[in-house]
Amino acid sequence: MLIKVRSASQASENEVTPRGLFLSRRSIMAGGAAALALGGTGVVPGPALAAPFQAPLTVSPKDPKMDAQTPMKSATSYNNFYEFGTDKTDPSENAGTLRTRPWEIAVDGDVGKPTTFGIEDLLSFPLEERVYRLRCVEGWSMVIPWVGFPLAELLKRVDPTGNAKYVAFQTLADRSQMPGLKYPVLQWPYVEGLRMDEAMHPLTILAVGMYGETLPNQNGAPVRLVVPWKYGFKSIKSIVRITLTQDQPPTSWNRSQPREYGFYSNVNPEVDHPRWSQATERRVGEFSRRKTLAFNGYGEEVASLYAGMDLRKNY
Ligand SMILES: Nc1nc2c(c(=O)[nH]1)N[C@H]1C(S)=C(S)[C@@H](COP(=O)(O)O)O[C@H]1N2
Ligand SMILES: [Mo]
Repeated sequence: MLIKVRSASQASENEVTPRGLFLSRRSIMAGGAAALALGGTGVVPGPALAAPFQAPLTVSPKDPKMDAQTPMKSATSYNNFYEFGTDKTDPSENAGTLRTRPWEIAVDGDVGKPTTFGIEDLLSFPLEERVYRLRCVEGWSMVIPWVGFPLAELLKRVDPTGNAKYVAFQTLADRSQMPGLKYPVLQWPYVEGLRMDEAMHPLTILAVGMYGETLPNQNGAPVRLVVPWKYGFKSIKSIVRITLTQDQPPTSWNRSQPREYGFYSNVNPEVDHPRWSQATERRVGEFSRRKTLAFNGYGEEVASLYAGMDLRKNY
């Protein structure tokens, strides 16, 4: 696939929204939405969804037909976010109770400089737009223009030590904000993990927006992981902690169904899920199925990370 990611230093100054301008526009809009939404319910809403980013478009899809973007309406109303319920429409209906300000991610573990990043710190990283396929292990997929920055940029700031071999991620788990936590469908909090080289790979991003706007709550606001060559469940939402570790960390779906979900979970049309084939997928909003690509189509960039590994065993 054609991928041309310009680094932030290459982006000319007027392409990147100055942080101050962005923040003030967002808080103005959030204030307006709050005034409207507070009408009687007493629920404090998250920030407005319609806060535009002006990140430069840095990735061009290779095949415009294959990679037509999923309509934003579909990508924000057909979701997996079990903290808000297990039906596809539950997250868009229930995630309004998630409070995304203030928000912090604690980064700790095998690092020289453990650091807590506030959401404003995260928004001050140079943001890029990345159009990625997202392939759910259930057999559906979407093409989403994310707004975010490489996870590697965050990790570099905390000085990983030589012991750091893996990166563990954790989602918020607050019953007062997340109605799905009362159901033991998974062990809460939702946790995920990557090997250090996967985490440092330039395709791996922390997303803070999509479709040029602030990330909607149902899509993992205010900050989520996106790892495009792995099944969607690796892309953990609403992250509050990132811990660098020496040992492979537990992951939610592996812990819940070890026979069905492994640690790596690379998209692999040749390895069937025990209960269904992974050879094809249906784009949300389309009717016919298309072939699933090895590594979700990102093999050129990432296959070398797995040289010498048996990917049938390490599923
Ligand atoms: N915390 C958390 N993260 C999560 C999930 C979840 O239930 N909880 N679901 C995962 C799954 S199975 C998929 S397919 C993607 C879906 O992302 P989307 O709803 O933005 O398309 O989020 C992943 N991240
Ligand atoms: Mo998924």
